[in-house]
Amino acid sequence: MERACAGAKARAGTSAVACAVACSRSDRRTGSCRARAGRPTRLWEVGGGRGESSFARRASTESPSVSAKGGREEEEEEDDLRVAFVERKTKETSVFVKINLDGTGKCDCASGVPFLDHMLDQIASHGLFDVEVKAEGDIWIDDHHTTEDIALAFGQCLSRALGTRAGIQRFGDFSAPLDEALVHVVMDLSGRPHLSCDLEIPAERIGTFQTEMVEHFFQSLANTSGMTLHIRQLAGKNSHHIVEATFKAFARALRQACSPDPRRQGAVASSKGVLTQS
Ligand SMILES: [Mn+2]
Repeated sequence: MERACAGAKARAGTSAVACAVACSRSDRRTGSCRARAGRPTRLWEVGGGRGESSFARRASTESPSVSAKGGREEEEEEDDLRVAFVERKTKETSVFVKINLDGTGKCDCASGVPFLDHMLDQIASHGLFDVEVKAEGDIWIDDHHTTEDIALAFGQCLSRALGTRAGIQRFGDFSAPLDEALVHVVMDLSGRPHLSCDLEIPAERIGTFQTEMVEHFFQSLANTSGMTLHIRQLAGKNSHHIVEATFKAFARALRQACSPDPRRQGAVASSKGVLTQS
């Protein structure tokens, strides 16, 4: 059984392994595997290779009118899922991230940084992604390396789960309130890493979490995912509220950007024809 994982080095001195899986029943022999949202994934049983996402084809059959009737490719569609995982090890951290873009909002996160777990839960539950994060980092120093490396792995994982990015909405825009806080997030899954972040977080720390790491988290994620990301705080006084509103808005914007655009019929949403980084 083929197990073709693409190595990647997000940072000098780093070894990272990332796999995305995208297949239909017809190409399961290649070792890639998908399972439909809500069904148990067989990712680990069969491994996977860097998938040319079958989402393009799936997107073309996913318009409500077709899927409601049980489309002609229903059998193959059953096995389609945008899932990827990344393992990343350095002398500072050991990180595992797995994302199912078509999940149900399940979060299984143990980063060693409690507030970050709370924020990853926001991404999962409001993005309706299944997110698994396991990390062992040098948190006896501080939360910096662990937070950064999770973000780098998350971004890489996201990019792999998206495959060619064909058939998706590409853009996402959401403003989330949390009591007095209001944060606006706009993104473009363009393949072009960029972050503009305008947050004024009064507290230096929330729990053990250094609030300056919010921007660093999103910068790292934008770099490895190939995402243009703008974050604007429109209101807010309470640090916890501001950061949580940011992650909620990010989650909803990402959910929107990753979601299928049936009118694209599986085409890449770019006049250039390409949205990936390489
Ligand atoms: Mn850093």
